[in-house]
Amino acid sequence: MIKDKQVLSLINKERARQFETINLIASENYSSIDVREAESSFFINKYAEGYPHKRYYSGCEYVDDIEDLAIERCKELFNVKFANVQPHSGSQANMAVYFALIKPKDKVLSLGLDNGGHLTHGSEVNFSGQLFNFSHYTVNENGVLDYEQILSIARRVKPKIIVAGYSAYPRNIDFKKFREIADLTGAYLLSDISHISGLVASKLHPDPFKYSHVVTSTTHKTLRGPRGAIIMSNDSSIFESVQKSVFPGVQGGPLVNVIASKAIAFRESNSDSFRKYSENIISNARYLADALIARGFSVVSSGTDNHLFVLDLSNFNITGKDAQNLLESCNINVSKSLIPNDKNKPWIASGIRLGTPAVTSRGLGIKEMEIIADFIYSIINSRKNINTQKVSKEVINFIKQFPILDHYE
Ligand code: DSN
Repeated sequence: MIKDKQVLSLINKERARQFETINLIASENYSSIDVREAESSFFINKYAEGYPHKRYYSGCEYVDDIEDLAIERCKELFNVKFANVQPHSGSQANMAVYFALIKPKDKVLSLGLDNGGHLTHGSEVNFSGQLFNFSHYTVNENGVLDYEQILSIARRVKPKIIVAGYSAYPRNIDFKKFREIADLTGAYLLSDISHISGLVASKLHPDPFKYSHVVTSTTHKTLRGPRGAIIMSNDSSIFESVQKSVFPGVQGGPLVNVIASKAIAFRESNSDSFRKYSENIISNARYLADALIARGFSVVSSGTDNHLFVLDLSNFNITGKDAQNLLESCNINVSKSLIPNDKNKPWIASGIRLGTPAVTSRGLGIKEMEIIADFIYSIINSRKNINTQKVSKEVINFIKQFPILDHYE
């Protein structure tokens, strides 16, 4: 038990907040107690710069074993030849890949933040956009990727890397087409599967590994592991550059305690029950999107193939920021999100992104998606007269029926 009362009190408040909130943040999840406990194990004390069996520190025999185990489990889960389990975050994984494959000022082609891409896919306020010369493809008027457009921009720009994989894209990604475009234009294909890696591991999303030169992912979203990231490839020489780029290029000592948690998560997600969980994430997302459409909301791309979707709030005359704050005041967490061709800036935005990984971990199913759709509709629609305290209580009574589990069977 933690003795620092101030810190303990905040930890307990956060625990209660999580229990009492409907969490529709597409990038969050509830990891198992094993994943959490490994993070607070004695591995937390150990420095281990380098890689297994080639360290700059002594005392690394068990660190080597745990990193070897995590690498083997990661390779088996994704059926890939090489894996680096050291990146502290998705941003550092992407940074390591850029530094491995290209030089500052080189050209990269990606989907922009405003269309569903990530900060590290070339945003001007991020290292990626400041160091490299990014061009962006866009989604079309239906909110879906247009591969003809991507090919035509790639032919014109001649990027060294094309980035596929997004933070707010609800449709399957055709990695085969991306690779054809990369081959036709002489680019590397980097697939950032941070959001969808749990679905990829469950074979519920087309496989990126066959077609990508290199794949990055976080480990805490649909994969339900600890916060952190991985880099994978089937190409030995690309992987060798990636290894050097992660350490000593971008990071120092790996977080060995997090690597131990990753090893646990890779095993947990390599199971029939995890595959069933992933199926439920997708059916819940589809059902919730349809239920909101039936209540008059507009959904970008009219639905979803994966764990998330974006509501375009224009016809409800409320911004993404105001909707996020309003829902938060009623114990529902969502993320404000830009919609294609948004007239608002990212801080305001005209949409909200909703995802089902966390609520599905709590055992909610399609019946409960109907109830959540009712909550969202009535909160947004009757916002002028709403009693947020009363609605909060209703939300808490509803969500507390579904405990946050310590183990997943
Ligand atoms: N911030 C994450 C998300 O919410 O999608 C991506 O890093």
